[in-house]
Amino acid sequence: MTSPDPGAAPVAAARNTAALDRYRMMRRIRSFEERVGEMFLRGESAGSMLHLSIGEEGVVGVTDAMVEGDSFTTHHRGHGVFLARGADPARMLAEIGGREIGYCRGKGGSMHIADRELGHLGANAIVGGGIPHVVGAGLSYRNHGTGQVSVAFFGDGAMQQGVLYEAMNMAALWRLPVVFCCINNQYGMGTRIDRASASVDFAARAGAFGLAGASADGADVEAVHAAAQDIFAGARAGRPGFIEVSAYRFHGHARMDKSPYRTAEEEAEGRRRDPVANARARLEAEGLADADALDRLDAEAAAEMDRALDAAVQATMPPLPSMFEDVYAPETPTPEPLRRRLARILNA
Ligand SMILES: Cc1ncc(C[n+]2csc(CCOP(=O)(O)OP(=O)(O)O)c2C)c(N)n1
Ligand SMILES: [Mg+2]
Repeated sequence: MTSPDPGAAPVAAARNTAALDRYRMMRRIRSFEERVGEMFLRGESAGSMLHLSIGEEGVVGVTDAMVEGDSFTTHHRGHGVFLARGADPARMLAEIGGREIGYCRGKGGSMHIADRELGHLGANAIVGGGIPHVVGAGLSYRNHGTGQVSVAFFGDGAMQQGVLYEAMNMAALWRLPVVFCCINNQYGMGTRIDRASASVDFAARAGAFGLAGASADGADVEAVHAAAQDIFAGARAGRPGFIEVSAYRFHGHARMDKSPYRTAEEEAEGRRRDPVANARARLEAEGLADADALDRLDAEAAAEMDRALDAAVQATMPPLPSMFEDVYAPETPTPEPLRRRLARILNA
């Protein structure tokens, strides 16, 4: 008989706690995005271009492989990633609502949120736009030997953008601590991925550039996390990597899109691949949490996001004269035509 490994029990306990924490984070993201939808319906959001990440919560397996000090950029569907990296939901909702207490004083909104303290180098509405930034960050980390990793989160639409391949080549050539994470939700607006790309083996494509490549089922957060751990271990040691997280976008591209290009059957099938429901079922099946405890956890997440939405809705808008503050670099003079138009508005 082999004697039990004395280290095995604490390791298993830590893994179980982490799995529960990942579930909690996914549930918080789901609840947060539901409040974003509500905010839009109540007319409290700044604009209608709100891209919900419901169905993509499995990306928590990737964000959980990051550590404090790591940085990242996101695409236009980045709320979930930022929350998972420690964002305050009230300040995020305030930003989405154009309020002054928001992360960018209400001037960035859903698609241009950033926060250097939490390593968020910026969300970007240009498909592929946030990708090269992580190469710059990675070069700095490598040169200064900081041990940090920079991660670009983007959609499958960016797999068809040339900027990705320039960035991948440079990261591989210079052995930068960088990870490229493609959240493949099968669609770029109304175009299904197989109508946009002849080959959908994205990990193989990354391999051709000399990156470590992995593809994980985003409906299974633990599988995503296991794959991400390997990719991040390599990146921290100077071997940049790529990870695809497959998912299904539960709702339309943005709040106004009712997805007429998808059949009801396809949507029903896609929503069955629910990363949050799957994680919950697994925690129960493995005896790590019972239904009552999980119900309580779900209710806590919902209550937290209700409070965040109340705080955001009650917060004030930035004053009009601050319109150009934090928009241009401090030494840049406000362009004259804009200054004249602003003066007209203020005098009206
Ligand atoms: C360079 C560029 N081309 C086109 C657009 C218009 N556009 C906005 S979102 C989007 C689809 C992006 O799809 P994907 O990258 O898969 O992200 P998802 O919306 O699915 O999360 C497009 C084409 C854009 N913003 N930038
Ligand atoms: Mg997509």
